[in-house]
Amino acid sequence: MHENTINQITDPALMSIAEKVFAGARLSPEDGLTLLQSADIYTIGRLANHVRQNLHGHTTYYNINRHLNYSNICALSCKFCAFHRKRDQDGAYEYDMDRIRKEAITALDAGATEMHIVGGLHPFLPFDYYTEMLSAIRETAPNIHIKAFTAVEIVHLARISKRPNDIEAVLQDLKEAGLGSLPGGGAEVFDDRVHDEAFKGKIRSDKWLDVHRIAHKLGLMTNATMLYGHIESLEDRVHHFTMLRDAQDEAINNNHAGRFQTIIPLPFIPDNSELQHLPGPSGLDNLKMLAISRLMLDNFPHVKAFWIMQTLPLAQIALDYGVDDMDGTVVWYDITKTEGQGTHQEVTPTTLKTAIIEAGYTPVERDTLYYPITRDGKDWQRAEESMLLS
Ligand code: V47
Repeated sequence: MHENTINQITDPALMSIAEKVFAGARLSPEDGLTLLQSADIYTIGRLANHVRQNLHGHTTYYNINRHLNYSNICALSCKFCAFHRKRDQDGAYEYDMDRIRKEAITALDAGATEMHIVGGLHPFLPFDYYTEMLSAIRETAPNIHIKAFTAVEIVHLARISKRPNDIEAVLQDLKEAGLGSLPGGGAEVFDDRVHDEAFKGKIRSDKWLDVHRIAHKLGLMTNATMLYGHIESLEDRVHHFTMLRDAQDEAINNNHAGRFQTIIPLPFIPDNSELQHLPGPSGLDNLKMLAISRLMLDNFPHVKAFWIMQTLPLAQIALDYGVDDMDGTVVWYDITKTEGQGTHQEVTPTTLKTAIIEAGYTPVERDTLYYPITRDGKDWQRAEESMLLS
């Protein structure tokens, strides 16, 4: 297989990278740039697939989840974002605790294992709103894992709870109220030029990484994203990979119970944003970014194709390009919608499973921490626990 791949390389610049991948050696930032500049998508895919097969064989993970965007009211107005509203603007909303409880009941009735919760940086809600939201979900649906709040929201919560320099205490409070892990959002691109142009006011890379470092120290698993295909350069993308890889090395070397689990490359969706004159990345860009994420982030266990942004057909193909996770059923999603699409963006578990099987892979339902699930309708448990009981 290695020989086949090497013989079919059309871009000679990829030769030494292929040798490193087959030897299990770490790729350098220069290798990352070479991969991003190469048009040899088949070789990049085969190399990423080699790593994916070593780690996960034919397994492809998915989950039954609910995304919950509790409010779109945001103090910031990032250019790439079509979600944010000011409080008095048309379409602005915030959920009260009754609505949050209702969402938890609906998630429970659907057999969901995870609620993924993010929102705008609301200028007026108090810190208690967030702890009450977590407690309300935990009381209503004790088994559901709560993956909530991007690092940007955590910094905002530290400010509104008047502890801007004590992220650790804030995360502890949230953990006690029910927080199970942090999603990967808000990382955008780790570069100050891009930051100041497209998302000024948001935290910079050092702060984003700090929040994740502290979460890892407290034993919380986290994810990471990269929002690409807008005004960033290929060098910026490489820098982003390197910073994430270094931060994961740090968590591993310090033996922290928390780590990064998954990288989720997010293709920029221009519709309705201030950057809608930009074309956004192509399908080939998306496949390349997923594959290169697999190759560069050798210490991240999982690569996710978020089908909402990648589309389900491309996510299927991406399984041959390094991806081992499809996210889940989602149901409601308000952050990105292409023209004509509403917030109801759902696939059924059967559709997800069928898509995975059709692509030649074995679907495995997982919980948020990647434990396989056994299920009887809406009742579920970790497979290892069901083995202990039998
Ligand atoms: O933080 C905002 C991004 C993120 C746009 O952790 C946009 O498992 C594309 O982080 N085009 C939220 N992206 C989504 C996210 C995520 C999704 C799925 C799984 C996980 C996980 C995390 O979406 C935001 C921002 O980076 N975003 N606007 C846009 N126009």
